[in-house]
Amino acid sequence: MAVDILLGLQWGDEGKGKIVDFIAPRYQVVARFQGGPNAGHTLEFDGIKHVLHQIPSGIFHDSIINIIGNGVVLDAIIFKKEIDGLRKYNVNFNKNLFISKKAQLIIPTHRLLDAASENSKGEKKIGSTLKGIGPTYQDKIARQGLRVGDIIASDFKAKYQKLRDAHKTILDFYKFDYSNLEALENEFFEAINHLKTFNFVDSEYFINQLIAEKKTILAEGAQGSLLDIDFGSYPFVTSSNTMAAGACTGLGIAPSHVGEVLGIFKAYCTRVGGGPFPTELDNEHGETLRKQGNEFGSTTGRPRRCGWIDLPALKYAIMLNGVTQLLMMKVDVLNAFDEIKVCTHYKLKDGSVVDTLPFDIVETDITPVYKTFKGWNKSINDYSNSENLPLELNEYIQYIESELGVPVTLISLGPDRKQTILRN
Ligand code: 2SA
Ligand code: MG
Repeated sequence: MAVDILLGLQWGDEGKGKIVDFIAPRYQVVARFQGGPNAGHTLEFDGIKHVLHQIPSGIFHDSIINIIGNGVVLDAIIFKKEIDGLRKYNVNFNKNLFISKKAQLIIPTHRLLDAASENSKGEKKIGSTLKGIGPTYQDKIARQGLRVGDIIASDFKAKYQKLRDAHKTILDFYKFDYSNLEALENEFFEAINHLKTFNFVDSEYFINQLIAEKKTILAEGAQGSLLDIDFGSYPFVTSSNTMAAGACTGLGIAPSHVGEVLGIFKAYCTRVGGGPFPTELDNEHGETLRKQGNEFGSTTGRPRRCGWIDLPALKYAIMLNGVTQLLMMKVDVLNAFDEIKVCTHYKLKDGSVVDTLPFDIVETDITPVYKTFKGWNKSINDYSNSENLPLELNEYIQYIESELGVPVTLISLGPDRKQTILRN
């Protein structure tokens, strides 16, 4: 099958950037299908650390074609900065990067609207990354968005002004100050001119041609399944379909072309932004996870909320995505613990014990039911094969694997490409 999909199974930040980079040599094409500059995919190799936001994680491999798909919302200003940051790696963008004409454009007022909307929410903030993601997808669905392919049309400016003026009336309603808009617009149009120098494609034809040529393709998800607009912890979600089905609509590929679905998750759990998080640890254990795991947002720098692994939530994500292989990340972060807990079920207020997610996960009172494991309590960062891993770690992995019913084919013991072990 031509297209494999890599997805985060939790609330994002599972380590997708590292894995795409690690498995990229198996693929000839890497494509992003949703999200935009809200993503932060961190890659580390040869002592270098690099964070990608909109550009696919195959960009560091000279032989890989990278596609920004139609399902993506693209910020031209951030794109320019990303490109500038990549100059030192001598990437041949002309040969290796293609952008869908149908990707939606984030314009400056989308960002302002994102901030205005968040400001109006008081205590109930989504914790948006303030990159304008929600408002841009809103305009897409409202059939009034601007697309990358529009920027070369002679009436682009007029179309832009029409949308901007519509946004201004909403900003006025919110009483939101937009006195900096002119400066933002100057930067925007400069970035649009820069964007014009890249390859635009009818990406649905482009990718299907690559499928016909039997190229191996990896669809690179952003955020995580529990942030999916339909199935995540609504309304504390992002505005796109982050799950496997999103790869089909976000790239224009038929479901019959999908092969492996690689589900990536951390050996514990994190969340950034607002919303429910049943296994959150608001204590020194949570603090240890944050410190050991360096759990700070790679786009916004915000401290991430940390907690134990949540099997009901993972089972849900696996069901929705049809995951065929599991990749367990940041296992080394648990080195410091004498005891490690796994949430196996949720206990609800009425006394029932379930392993499914309640409809209103925001309002429902959930008490996690835990199974406790003995920690391995030593550094495992330099282990290089699965044979000599500590017994306690093997037990932990095997338990999770058997509960989830999908094999764990890879574990990651640190940020570097080298700190990765294949299983089976
Ligand atoms: P948005 O900006 O509209 O998509 O925000 C809506 C919710 O989705 C969450 N979200 C994320 N959660 C984890 N990681 C994300 N990417 C960055 C990273 C985040 C960062 O890789 O670290 O740097 O803070 C991401 N993007 C969106 C967000 O927190 C809201 O809860
Ligand atoms: Mg991230």
